[in-house]
Amino acid sequence: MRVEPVRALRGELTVPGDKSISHRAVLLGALAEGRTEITGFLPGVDCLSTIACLRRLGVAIEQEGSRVTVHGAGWYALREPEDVLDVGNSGTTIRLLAGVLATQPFHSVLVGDASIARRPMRRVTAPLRAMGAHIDGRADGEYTPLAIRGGPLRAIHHVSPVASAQVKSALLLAGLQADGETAVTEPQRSRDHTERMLRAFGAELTLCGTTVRVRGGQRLTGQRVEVPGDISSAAFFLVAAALVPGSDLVVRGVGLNPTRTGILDVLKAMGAEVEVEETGEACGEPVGNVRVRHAPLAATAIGGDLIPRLIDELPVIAVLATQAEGVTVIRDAQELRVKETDRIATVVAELSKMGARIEATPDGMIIHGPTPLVGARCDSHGDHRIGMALAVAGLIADGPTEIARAEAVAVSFPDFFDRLRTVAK
Ligand code: SPQ
Repeated sequence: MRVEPVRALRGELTVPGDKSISHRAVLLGALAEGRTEITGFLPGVDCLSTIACLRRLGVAIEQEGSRVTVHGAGWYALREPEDVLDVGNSGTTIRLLAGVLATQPFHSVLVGDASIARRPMRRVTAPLRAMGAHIDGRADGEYTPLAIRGGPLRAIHHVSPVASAQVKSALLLAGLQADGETAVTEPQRSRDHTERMLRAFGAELTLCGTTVRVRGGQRLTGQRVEVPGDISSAAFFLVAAALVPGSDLVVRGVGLNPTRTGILDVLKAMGAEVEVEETGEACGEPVGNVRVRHAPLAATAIGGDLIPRLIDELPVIAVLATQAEGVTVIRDAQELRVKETDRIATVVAELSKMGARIEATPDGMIIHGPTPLVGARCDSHGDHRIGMALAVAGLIADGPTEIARAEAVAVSFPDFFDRLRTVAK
């Protein structure tokens, strides 16, 4: 993909449905009793992997673009799959499904692509084993393929060393069928879409500080789910508008869950003009419009509790920081090293090719700005968020930027480049 510099980004747009919420909507729909009707579903490759795995487990699902109907027949209507369950590139699919399969009295095998094969799984397999599930995988349950034989589980209180919504969600799902009350404590709060959606499907959960508790033996009932736009997808446009002089852009209908809006805090802290209008709620999730206008940018410090609220936005925040006056320091973000790629290494390598003054640290990045960027031959490394972050960098570079393996954007944002063309002036 070739990206040329633009004069400004102006107008309005919507972005596809939230990836995290789309996964959870089909998954809970599959486990619930009755029909679940989903609108605004993200037909990205990752969420289609979740649908494919659920179909293999015997769930009837109709999908046409962003409309999905799931015919849930209850938690124990899943049946032993005849072949392996392939999660493709999706960490959310494998970790949440591991939690569900731990409750099922049959054998299943989870596999994924080369990136999934490198991502850590013991963070879910160890506590699920402690609950009584039989799980094996390479390096003692750390890597795929994961072979799972589930069954009756006992509740545990798991204190997670990482703030991870995938770990928390896997254990809450398993806990829904365990004997007793399962509790998960995190060092900081991670995104809470699972908790919000479980409540919408009729389950009871309690939250105290960073501990969530769920009682076993609860049933879910099919619902109507309206998925809001994905703020992580909107982030590429919001950052682009903040970067390109003369820009004035509105993203409509985007999810504003406070566990996801760290990007808005960073844009404001760096000096961009940001207006947020909350317009309503869908399935327990706040929704609204966000307007961003370009303004001179200043460096900021990013770390601590803010990190889980913007973890997936850090690649594009690094691009933003290249144009901010001063030194931006990102720390406490070591989780970036175990995403689709090592996002600290890939961001530093690719932005350096464009002339950025950026260095890697064990848990983040240090970025000096403002530094003019130059068009270069870059590579997404097969990571959707790296591909889109590089496209945003290309909008402000001198000369064209070529992005190899740009098709990776389809994991979370299939028509990213088309939508970019509609607002680029
Ligand atoms: O699903 P996957 O591959 O893990 O996707 C990513 C992404 O950039 O889209 C991370 F690589 O998002 C995760 C996110 O980082 C999605 C997610 C969720 O839906 O629960 C939670 C976060 O991961 P984690 O490891 O902190 O739980």
